[in-house]
Amino acid sequence: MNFTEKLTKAMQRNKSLLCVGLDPDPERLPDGVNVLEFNRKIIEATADLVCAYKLNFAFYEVLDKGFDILKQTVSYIPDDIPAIGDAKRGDIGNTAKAYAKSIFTNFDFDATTVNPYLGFDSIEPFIQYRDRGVFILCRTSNASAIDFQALCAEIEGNKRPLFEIVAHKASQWNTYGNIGLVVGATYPEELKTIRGNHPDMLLLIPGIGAQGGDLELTVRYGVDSKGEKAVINSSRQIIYASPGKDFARAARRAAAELRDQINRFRSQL
Ligand code: OMP
Repeated sequence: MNFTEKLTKAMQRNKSLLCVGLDPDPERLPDGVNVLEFNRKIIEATADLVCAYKLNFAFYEVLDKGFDILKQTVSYIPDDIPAIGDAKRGDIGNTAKAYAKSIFTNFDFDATTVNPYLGFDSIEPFIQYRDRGVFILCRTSNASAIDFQALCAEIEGNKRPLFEIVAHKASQWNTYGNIGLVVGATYPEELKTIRGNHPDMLLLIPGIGAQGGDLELTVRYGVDSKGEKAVINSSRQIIYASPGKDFARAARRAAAELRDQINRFRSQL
């Protein structure tokens, strides 16, 4: 089963577009709980409520033996739920090849995030893993995203903002059907434009919860015509729902509430 099939099955089985971000910060963990125990309990408490988990490499690279912890955490995720390695890679061809091999064979992630700044040869080694997913950063959720992503450039005789050109190129590169786009929930108008231009593209949408993205607009503009093809990520809002010993139960409550809210908005479309 390839990444898209595994994701779609998990979405349908758990009736969920919610992706929980496992971005553990040791300073925010309950007393006496280490990162591995924290991740394991969050996964056990939410596995029937999500379509995917996303693990941002930064929160593991910063730890002593962080890559072992990352690997171990991936092994806790049930086989029928995809794990997205949020590594935001982007480098010259042979380095990109090593990054892709590492993420997909060493860590065994089902999908990853990549930065398109270096162009096609930096992304190609990732898309060669046809059964894995590759999410290309398109319109990120941060305030400074406009520094480059909103600049206008000319493509095929038309002037378009760079993020639209990234989306256009990504759809041209998508010969194996394993490319998606990362679009922040904090820019609903841009999300609407991207979904309008690419009705069938899979979108990974972070930025709700702690970053304040509007959930209703995220769902309305993010999903495809069937109310699918959007992976809506929330990290801090879920994993730090309680600072105490009841963190896993609180994470479950927060995840269930968010999943149901997303589904309510889907049913209104
Ligand atoms: P919370 O703000 O805690 O929900 O976390 C958001 C997660 O999504 C973090 O892992 C971010 O690095 C990631 N992210 C964004 O917040 N904005 C983006 O534009 C892209 C990503 C990402 O690629 O996942």
